[in-house]
Amino acid sequence: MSEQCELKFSDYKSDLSVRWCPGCGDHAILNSVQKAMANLKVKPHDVAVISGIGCSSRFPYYMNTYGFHTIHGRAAAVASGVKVANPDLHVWEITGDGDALAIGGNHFIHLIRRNIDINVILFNNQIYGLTKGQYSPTSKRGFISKTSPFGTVEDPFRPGELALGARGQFFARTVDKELKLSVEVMEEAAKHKGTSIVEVLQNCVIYNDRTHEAITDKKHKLDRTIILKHGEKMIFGTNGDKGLVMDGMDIKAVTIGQDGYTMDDILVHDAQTQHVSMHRKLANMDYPELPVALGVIRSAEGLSYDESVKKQVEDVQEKTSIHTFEELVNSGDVWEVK
Ligand SMILES: Cc1ncc(C[n+]2csc(CCOP(=O)(O)OP(=O)(O)O)c2C)c(N)n1
Ligand code: SF4
Repeated sequence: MSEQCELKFSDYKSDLSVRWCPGCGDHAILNSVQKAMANLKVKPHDVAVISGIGCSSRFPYYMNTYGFHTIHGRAAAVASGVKVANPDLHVWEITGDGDALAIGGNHFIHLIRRNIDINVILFNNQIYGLTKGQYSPTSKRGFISKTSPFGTVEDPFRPGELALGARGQFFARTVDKELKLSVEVMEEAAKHKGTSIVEVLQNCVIYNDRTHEAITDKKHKLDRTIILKHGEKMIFGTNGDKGLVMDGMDIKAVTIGQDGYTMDDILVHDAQTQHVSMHRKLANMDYPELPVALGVIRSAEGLSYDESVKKQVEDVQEKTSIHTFEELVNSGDVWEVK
């Protein structure tokens, strides 16, 4: 990490006026990222925020850091280059579900497979917001939109499943309006060495309002979501009396004190294990069968591409007899044309 100093939340804000619709979940996500950066005390000039195209991708304009609003679907490719060429820079990628998982799907999975040390914030509003309401790869089957007037006839990607299937070492999920949880998750993502994917369930008030409401509204969120914490029992519910247990190969939700289940039966979350099968089950949990998992689901160590490239370059430079351009062009097969 770079040299540390006292920094405030406002030090990360640019002086441009924020152009998202009033009530859009993007405002809260911006605040969470700025708060997390202030807590991490990373200097604004040591940060680069790279985005694709979409409402969410306007994000770099609002940050007082380096930034690049690139082209649709290519944020991961540009961010990869930025990080590998500048290993000491803290690189954040901002992307929407269309940007990352439709046009940018290929870059998304290869960024994760390579494990480049980039913090990806995936704004999942299950719609194309900027282009006014077409369905996206995360829209639910049957979703009616301008491009699916009779309902979609395809199943959506689950970003967690995709990230873990691409050998992801860090996956977390949060909700735009849950500021405290979002800040914690962003900080964990930033500290993790390698690609960190943070899926934020984001509300688009204009084209897909309340899409996450069944699990995020105040009345139901405690019963329909579970906040996972490494080393702690998987407990949830308004009264804190529900928990997760294994039932054969599957996860099951139970009430502690009923059907013979005690606190001892409740699973303990191990976010750091290399074994991915439990993380995949947790990432795939969905309401109404099971609570939707929030917090850090997986945070496992692994070799990062950028560190490996840096080391390889240093090793080669130490051993090579080629030190100048002249020596390079005269190395190998050289012919003199007379
Ligand atoms: C090559 C290319 N194809 C299509 C578009 C049009 N386009 C711009 S943003 C976008 C989708 C945005 O949706 P998402 O990534 O989910 O972001 P949101 O606006 O919802 O934040 C599309 C299809 C484009 N700009 N460039
Ligand atoms: S269209 Fe939707 S996603 Fe875009 S700024 Fe407005 S509310 Fe946010």
